Amino acid sequence: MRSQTDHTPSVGSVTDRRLSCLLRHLHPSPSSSAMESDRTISALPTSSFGSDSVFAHVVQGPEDAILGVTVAFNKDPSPIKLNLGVGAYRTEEGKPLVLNVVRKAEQLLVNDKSRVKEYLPIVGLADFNKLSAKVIFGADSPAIQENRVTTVQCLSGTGSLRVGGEFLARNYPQRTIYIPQPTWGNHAKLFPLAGLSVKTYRYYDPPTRGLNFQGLLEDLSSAPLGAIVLLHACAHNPTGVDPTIEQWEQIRQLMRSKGLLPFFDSAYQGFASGSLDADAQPVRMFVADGGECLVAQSYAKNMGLYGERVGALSIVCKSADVAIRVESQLKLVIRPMYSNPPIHGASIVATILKDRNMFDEWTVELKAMADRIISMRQQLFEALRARGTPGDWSHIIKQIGMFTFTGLNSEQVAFMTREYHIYMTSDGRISMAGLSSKTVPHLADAIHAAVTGHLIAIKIAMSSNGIGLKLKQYYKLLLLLLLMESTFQDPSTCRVTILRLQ
Ligand code: PLA
Repeated sequence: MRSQTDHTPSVGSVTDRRLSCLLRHLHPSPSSSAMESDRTISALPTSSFGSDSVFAHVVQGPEDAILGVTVAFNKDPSPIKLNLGVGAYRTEEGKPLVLNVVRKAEQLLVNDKSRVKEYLPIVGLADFNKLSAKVIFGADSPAIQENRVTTVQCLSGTGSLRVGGEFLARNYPQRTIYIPQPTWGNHAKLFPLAGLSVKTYRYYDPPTRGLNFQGLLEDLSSAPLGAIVLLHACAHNPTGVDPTIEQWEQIRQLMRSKGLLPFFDSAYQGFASGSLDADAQPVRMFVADGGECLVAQSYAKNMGLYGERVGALSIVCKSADVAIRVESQLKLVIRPMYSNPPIHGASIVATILKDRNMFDEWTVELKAMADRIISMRQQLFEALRARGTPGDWSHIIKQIGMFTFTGLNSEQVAFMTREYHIYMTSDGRISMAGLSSKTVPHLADAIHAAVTGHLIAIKIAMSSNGIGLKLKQYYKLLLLLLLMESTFQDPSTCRVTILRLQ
């Protein structure tokens, strides 16, 4: 029997059971409740009481080869640090640039009170798509006039490549894509995730720092019928080496004769020559022959809209009805991926492309950016010549676009970062767009030291050969060389040094 003062509820009703549970938590009995709650925790591994994370096995991933350079740069407190890693345009003052015409377009958008923030259609902003196709294929392109082009707004160049890759994996019988060797590092990562298998074709010739045209033709000739081929529309990244128009024509003929499907990556239209039309010429040659192709466009660089993530994927088809069906399949790729694209960046682009004056203003600002990059090439080349830096540096002025593929090796790059706080990708690529007249001498000093430092170490080691060194001198020299080696950290120099001294 329970007494009147016993407030422990009976276990009959639901309310009673809840109260009894609450009381057990407030006055836990060592025998039962502790064990019970342990069991509850182990049955709920994501609970905050558990000791081990369910992600405890997750290993630390490596930083991205390009964007990781910015991460390292941001951590460096040095006032002289210089980021030449990511391809991002900087002014002569070393500042990021928002184009005047972009500011104007944004102001117009803000002032337009009729604008709302509704979802865009799956394929994006219609005006943006129509006008983007004109930018890359030309305003009077027959393919556009015949409605054979379908264009969908995507998340900048990367998103356009990814959507195009996944569309091909689902709808095209050949699932191998050939990418140039070398190429932008993300190509080899994104296409397999889209469902394509990646192979490479020869592109760059290190001894001449130019195009390995013969190797390119051989590799494309032996590609299987119908294979997809990734082509940089202009300003090849990272090499800065483009085929000539005559070479493009040969590539076109070869690819068409073998039924290879061109997939152009156009991330730098206008940045190579300063002219939108000249930089689009290779793409337009492939469209003019009536054949099919894909083009991924980015407005990150040429309109400075990096973080707005504005780009477009166009697929040129043989007929208008195929283009309609292709678009329906692109929607099936996009909808489960990100549903529909963001509205702001595409509205900026459409506002500029729609208005003749704003369009012209854009081309003037674009040309100024391209010209500044070209002048940086000249200044760096002259600065190295003035220092008498060993080697032929003419590739700096011959290469085109945002990057110079310097030929510096990863040890030299590490040395320049450590000693001069200059950040660049380990393959020796430097973003010319990140350079200014003020920083050219610093970069030239760093390159000179990186190149000549190794030579000095080797020269000392070689000259010590055959000289009858006293033991004390020998140890002094050894110490000096070891110091130099720890500065330059070049294993090949290290081997030469020790061999000669022994
Ligand atoms: N394609 C190529 C050839 C590129 O170089 C880049 C960007 C892209 C596509 C993607 O650009 P987007 O998605 O921003 O439009 N390459 C940069 C940046 C500029 C990066 O690696 O993301 C580079 O430094 O190489």
